[in-house]
Amino acid sequence: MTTVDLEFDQLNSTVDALRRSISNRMMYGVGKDAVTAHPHDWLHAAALAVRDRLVARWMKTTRLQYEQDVKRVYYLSMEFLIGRTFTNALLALGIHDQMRDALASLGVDMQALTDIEPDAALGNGGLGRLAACFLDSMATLGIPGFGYGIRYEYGMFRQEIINGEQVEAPDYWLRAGNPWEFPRPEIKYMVHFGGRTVQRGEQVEWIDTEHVNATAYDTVIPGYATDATNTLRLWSARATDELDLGAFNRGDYRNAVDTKNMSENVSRLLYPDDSTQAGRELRLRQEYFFVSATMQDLIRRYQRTHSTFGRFSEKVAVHLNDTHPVLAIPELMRLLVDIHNLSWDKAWKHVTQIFSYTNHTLMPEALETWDVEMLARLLPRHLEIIFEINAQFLKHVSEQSGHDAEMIRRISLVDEYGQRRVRMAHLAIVASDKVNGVSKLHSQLMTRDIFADFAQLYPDRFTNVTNGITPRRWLAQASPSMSSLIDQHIGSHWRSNLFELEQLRNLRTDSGFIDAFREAKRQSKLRLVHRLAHHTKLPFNPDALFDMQVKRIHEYKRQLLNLLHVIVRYNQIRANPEHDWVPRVVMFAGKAASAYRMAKTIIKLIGDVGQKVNHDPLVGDRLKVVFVPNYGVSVAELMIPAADLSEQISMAGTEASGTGNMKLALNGALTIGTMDGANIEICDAVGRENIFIFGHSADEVDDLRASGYRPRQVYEENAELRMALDQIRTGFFSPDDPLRFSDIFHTLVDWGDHYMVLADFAAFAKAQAEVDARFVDKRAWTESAIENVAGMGQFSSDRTIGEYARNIWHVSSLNLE
Ligand code: 26Q
Repeated sequence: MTTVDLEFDQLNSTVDALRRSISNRMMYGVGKDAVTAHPHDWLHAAALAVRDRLVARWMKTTRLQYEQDVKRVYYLSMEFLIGRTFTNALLALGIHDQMRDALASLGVDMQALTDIEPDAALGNGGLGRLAACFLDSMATLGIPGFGYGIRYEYGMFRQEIINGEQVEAPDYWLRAGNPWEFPRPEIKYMVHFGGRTVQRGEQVEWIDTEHVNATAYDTVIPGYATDATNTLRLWSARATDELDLGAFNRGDYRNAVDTKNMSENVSRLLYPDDSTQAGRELRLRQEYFFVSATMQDLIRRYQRTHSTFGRFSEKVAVHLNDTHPVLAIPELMRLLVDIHNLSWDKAWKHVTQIFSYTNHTLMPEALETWDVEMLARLLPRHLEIIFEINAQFLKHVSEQSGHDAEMIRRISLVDEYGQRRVRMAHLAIVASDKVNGVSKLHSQLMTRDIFADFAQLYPDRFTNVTNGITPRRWLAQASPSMSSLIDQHIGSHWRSNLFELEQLRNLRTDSGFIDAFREAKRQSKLRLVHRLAHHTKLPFNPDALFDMQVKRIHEYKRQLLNLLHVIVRYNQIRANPEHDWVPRVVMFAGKAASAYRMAKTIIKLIGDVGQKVNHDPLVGDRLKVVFVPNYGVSVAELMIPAADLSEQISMAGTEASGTGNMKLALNGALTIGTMDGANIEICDAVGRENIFIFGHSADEVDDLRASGYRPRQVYEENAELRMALDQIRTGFFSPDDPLRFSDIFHTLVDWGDHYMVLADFAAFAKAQAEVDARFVDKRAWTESAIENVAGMGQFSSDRTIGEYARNIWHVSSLNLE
């Protein structure tokens, strides 16, 4: 190791300097010249030129973190839904226009480049995108935070719609190389599986294991308008032996590579969220693989500047994004006790001060559990540790609150009903200093229902931190027309302090501003219409009401409620074509889990309804129904700014928070929604008169269920609803296959309508009529839209991260001097 300082160029970001950097990166990084360069080469060269400008800040941040011996936050998540990085990095650095001009001077259109950058889609939906927004906010606030996850080779599948049906295609996002990541092959840890444990004196040894290496890939996470940067470290699996040499020497080349491939499969692909997943062994391997590497890495980082574990829990906070990384708890116990020779009690004390856990769902069937047998086979030492934690926990509870056998059975880390399973949420709660829900309602219901026993035992452990979204991506980047309008009136500081948007309230009656606001929205609608022209051959009226439901396809989110209303509206238009209907384009987008039959049938039904409605000459442009394929971060950035109406219509008590609701309101869409998740807080923030609330509340849902909900009765008593349901049942939309949707009918009418679609239908239709009435009054509509934008301050993920830092992690910002 040398201690000589490097002599590198200080990079400035004038147009000339950028052009020179791009040219150098093209020559020496990509190895091409302007004649041979393809668009992807230009993107690569430009991305490297941008990345170069982040590195000095990154080094500075790291150096200051060590100098200040700061407490670090480790945000563990199986998912990071980052999307594209190019524009985001340009905006963080404040060099967007310079780069555009530099590329133009090289004869390259920047927009065309940004459009070919693949999304880093290493997540399913809300939970993964939340992690990405949090990284952005941690960096922007200067919180020393590290994202840790898996570098999946295949991210979220690409959704194609063929004959109206979802067809999944693999997302090999690394095909053209990833200019943003720094491979760190020297940073590697061995991760063990299988084998058995033996007692040697006081110590336990885990032996006869198979193993795989985890190697690191680092990505710089720039903060907005600050020198602070953070790191996202993703692990990739490497076989510990390059090839199975035994097989290789026997000339059995096939088996020699198979062994290697098998062990490297662990970081191959992202599992789609099936909600009711039968635990798959490869998924368990993934979860353990990533937390083991992460815990080894954070211990090593701590030990670089500390000679004992005395201050470990003062310097480290580990956050669990749902239970997916919960094996970090027994893994850290194992490392501290078996490898670093701490006593059990000392180790446990650290662990319980270090960990915190966010729950993202109330639905019991979505809570993770793992079969004890599988754990015993794959992670025998961890199972012993979990049993020991459980024994001590249950003993403690019995001593404290008397021996209530039924309660003990309910809270045990092991579910003993039927096949024994470890309840990962219980493990997370027992070991965590803080447990939070993601909206006020969700946090209340969490302590009232699914974790009631724990909330009684540890009332101070439970708290709420309502989700947020980063305004950098979801307004500044997604909507150039709206952001520049806002900049003209209140300056640009809202990007760092979203509460500044409150100043827009004063402008809500300014007709000049109202017109300009409407024009900004119209620009985004035209942009979307233009892009959709490639996919659908339909004409869209940009002055129609753009009504959007964009999110994963799931019964609890009730795309069917929306669609039933579309059908009823269609029938009304046909029955009364002379009426002055408010033109609407109803858009759906979202992926269905590959194994979720009903969700896939819902996509097909949306397509079939669209076929009928869109080609009915009696309807014209008064109603259009579109399914936009392949919803993801980039499609969201295109769609959300174009929305007039945001559909947030889950059955109350099922959507933990929602974050799409925040993105749409921030972009000036009005919400039609139930009193669920963060909708309740959005309603408070924008004012009851600027949102369309309908339907049963969570308490009313409980009451209705308790008193005996009879969906068939609703069906029989509501003629318009009955007609729509009968059309679904009898093949009106699917004459080629009349029975295609009969299960949808029966689910709603005969099989209990679990998510109470029919119970909320009438109220939903009434709220939709109010939407129409408001939209006709352009001025009133736009005033409400402005109130929505103005009220979004509290939904910045900067506010969210501030609360985590203060109340949960107890960390402060780095001093940047
Ligand atoms: C579990 C086991 C095996 C395979 C996959 C999974 C899995 C993966 C992803 C289970 C759940 C998820 C994702 C859940 C999710 O996105 N939840 C959403 O989190 C958002 C952020 O807090 C909330 O706003 C949404 O309300 C919530 O649905």
